[in-house]
Amino acid sequence: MSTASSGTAVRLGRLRSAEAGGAILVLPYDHGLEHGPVDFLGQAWGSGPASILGLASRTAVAAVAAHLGLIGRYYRGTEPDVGLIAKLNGRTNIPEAPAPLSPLTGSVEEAVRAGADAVGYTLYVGSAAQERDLRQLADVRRDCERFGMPLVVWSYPRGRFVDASGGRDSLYAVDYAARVALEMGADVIKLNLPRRHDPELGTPPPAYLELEQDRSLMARRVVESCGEAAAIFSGGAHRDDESLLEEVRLAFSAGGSGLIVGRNVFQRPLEAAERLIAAMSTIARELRAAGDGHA
Ligand code: FBP
Repeated sequence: MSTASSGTAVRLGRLRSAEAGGAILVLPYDHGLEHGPVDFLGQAWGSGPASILGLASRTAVAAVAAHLGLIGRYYRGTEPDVGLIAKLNGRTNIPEAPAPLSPLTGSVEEAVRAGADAVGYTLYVGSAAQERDLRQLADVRRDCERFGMPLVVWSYPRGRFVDASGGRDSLYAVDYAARVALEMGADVIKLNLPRRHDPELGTPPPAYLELEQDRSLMARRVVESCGEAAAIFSGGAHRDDESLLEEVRLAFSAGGSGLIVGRNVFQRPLEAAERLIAAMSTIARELRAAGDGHA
C-alpha cells in the first residue's frame, strides 16, 4: 500500500490545511477538460489558472487539483504553500458516454517532475468500461507506490447499471464507490454526499433502504466504507452559501476528512469566494476540534 512510505505520508500532509484544523481542503480546477469553458463563462477572475493559485495561497485552501498541461503552463513555484494534485486522467463530456472511462493524460513520473504532492484519478464504478478503468488505476497505484506519491481517487458511480439501481447519488451507489476506491489502494477518496435513491431509477438492495431515512447516517456509512483512507466531499454545482455550508457541516460531522470545492468557489465574485472558504474552514476547524472529524 502506498501509505507505507514516508514520502506518501509527507506529501499527504501538504494537502492538509492548518487553518482548517488539519482538514484536507482542495480547490479542483479540472473543469476546462471535464465540462469545457462553459464553467468559466462570465467568471471574471475564476477563468484564470493564475488567479486560482493566488486565491489558494491567500486562503485556507491547501491544494489545487489540475491537469498536468495546466500545471506545466502556469505553476512557477511562486506559491510554495499551495499543494498540487496532478490529475492523471480525464475526458470531455461530449458526447455523453454510455460506458464512461477517462483515459490517461499523464503519468506519476511526470507528476513528480511537475512538483506535485499527489496524483488524482477519476474512476467510474459500475461503468461498462470498468474493466479497463480498474486495470489503468492499478497501474497508476503501482507507480504511486514506487514514487511515494499519494493517490486521490475521484470515485464516481456511473453508467446505465447504476442508473437502474436508484441513481448515481444513492447511498448504495456512493457506498460501493467508496469501498472500491479503498480496495484499489486510494489514500484519499472524493465522493458526493449520498442522498435517497430516485424511485424512478430503480431500486437499490433492500439493506440500504433503512439507512436512507437519515442523511447523517448515510454520510457516516460512506465515510466508514473509506476505512483508513480519507473521505473528502464535493461541492457540486453552484448553489447558495447556506445550503453549501449545511453540506459542509454534514460532511465533517459524519467524520469526513475534508472538502473538494471548485465551482462553488470560482463561480462567485472573488471576495464572496474568500468569505466562503473562510466559513468552510471555520466549520472544519470547529467540528474537528469537537472530535467529530476523522484523521
Ligand atoms: P466541483 O466542486 O465544481 O463539483 O468540482 C469537483 C469535481 O470533482 C471536479 O474535480 C470535476 O471536474 C467535477 O467535480 C466533475 O463533476 P461532475 O461529476 O458533475 O461532472
